[in-house]
Amino acid sequence: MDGLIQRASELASIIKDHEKVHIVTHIDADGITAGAIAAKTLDRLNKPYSIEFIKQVDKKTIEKLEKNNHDLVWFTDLGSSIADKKTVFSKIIADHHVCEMKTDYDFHCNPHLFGIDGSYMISGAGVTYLVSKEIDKKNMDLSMLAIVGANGDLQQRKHQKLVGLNRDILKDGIQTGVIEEKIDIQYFGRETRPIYKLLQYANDPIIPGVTGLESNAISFLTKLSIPLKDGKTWRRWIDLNNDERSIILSEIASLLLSKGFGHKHVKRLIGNVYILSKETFGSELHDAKEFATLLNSTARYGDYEVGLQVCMGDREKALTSARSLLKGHRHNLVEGMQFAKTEGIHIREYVQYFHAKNGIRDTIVGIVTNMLLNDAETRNDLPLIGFAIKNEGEVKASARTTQDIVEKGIDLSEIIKNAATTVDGVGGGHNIAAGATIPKGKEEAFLTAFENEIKNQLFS
Ligand SMILES: [Mn+2]
Repeated sequence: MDGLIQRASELASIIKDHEKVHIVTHIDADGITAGAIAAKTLDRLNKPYSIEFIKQVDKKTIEKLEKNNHDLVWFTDLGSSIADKKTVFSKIIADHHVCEMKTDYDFHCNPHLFGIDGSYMISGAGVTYLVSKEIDKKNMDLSMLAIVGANGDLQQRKHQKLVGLNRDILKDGIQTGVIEEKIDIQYFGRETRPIYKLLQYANDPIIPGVTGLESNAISFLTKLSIPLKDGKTWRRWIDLNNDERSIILSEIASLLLSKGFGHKHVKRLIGNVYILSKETFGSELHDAKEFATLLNSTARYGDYEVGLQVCMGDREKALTSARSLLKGHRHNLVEGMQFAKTEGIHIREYVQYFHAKNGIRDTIVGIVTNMLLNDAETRNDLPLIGFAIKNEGEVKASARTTQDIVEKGIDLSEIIKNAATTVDGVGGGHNIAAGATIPKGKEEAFLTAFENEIKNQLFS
């Protein structure tokens, strides 16, 4: 850990030595918060800067950066893949993605170089924050953005709380009064969703007989005599009193146990949540997870600038646009679900799938696939793949599975990587959620390869 901090301070002095900085960051919640931390830091140093958002560092990106004659390029939440590459511009890299390096460079800050797992111990925004803090301790208030970034990368899911360096960053946030940590329900939407919606969309763990069924979610609450509304407004989780909350939690726990879900599932109900103390109670910005989702919904539609401005402090125009993007995003998810259901799910021996063609954006087909897998009408004993057209020649394949299937020894990231390779595509991800880009027309071959890979994992 000391090595990583030392490295962060090396990056800090490189920044101080340059006149102008160009930030290049990743287009997701972690990348947006990382970019915002970098931008705020430079702002406070009175250094001119520019910023751009990219999906990945490819040849085109590098060519463009080389043409623009940048004084210094600061990569955040990506860049480790080109640490070894000679570039005409000077660069610093604050990344947390897995990397294998033969040479260690003083401009390359990545936890993996110091034996720290960047998949859950620190995010891209977290690494950027370490650099920012080394520049000036006054930047410790930016820790709240690093916590949002970590939540955006789902780093709290592994232990239902932030661990490792994320905890040190959290301590900075608590100390400066920008963050609070609380133990609460882990479902999404504590602050903004009507309670029945929070239950209807519950997916980790699912609530047997409730998840995916709006009317059952409502009757679940009425049977417990929990009022859905306060006057005309829907009550949210944060509006409930402690008794009501524990009644709901114990009812979910006993439902899980009675349906054969083990204690491991019950334990996932409760965990730590992160509150941004300076934001308005009951807003999307007050809960780190909801803040991250708001940012993701700007990025998925190419409006990451809006997300950036929200992180930079705009609570007017940018926040209004972000909210309407989130609303549009929710609408698209509902429509996407309906579309996929109408298209129909095809069942094979080891996998089920749907093909949305142009009906669902490739940037949200993964979420729709996940929602559909948790839908009461969908089988949950097979992984689900959702296909959507990405561009003229390529198709996006998003695969999702359940914790139960993972426990049988299924690792989707391996499966999808190998299956994609057999059809000249690329894939990867996590054991429970993974994705691939494959050439159009190769879907059938991909599905066959996917099933073969599952058989390999199950029977080897
Ligand atoms: Mn990240």
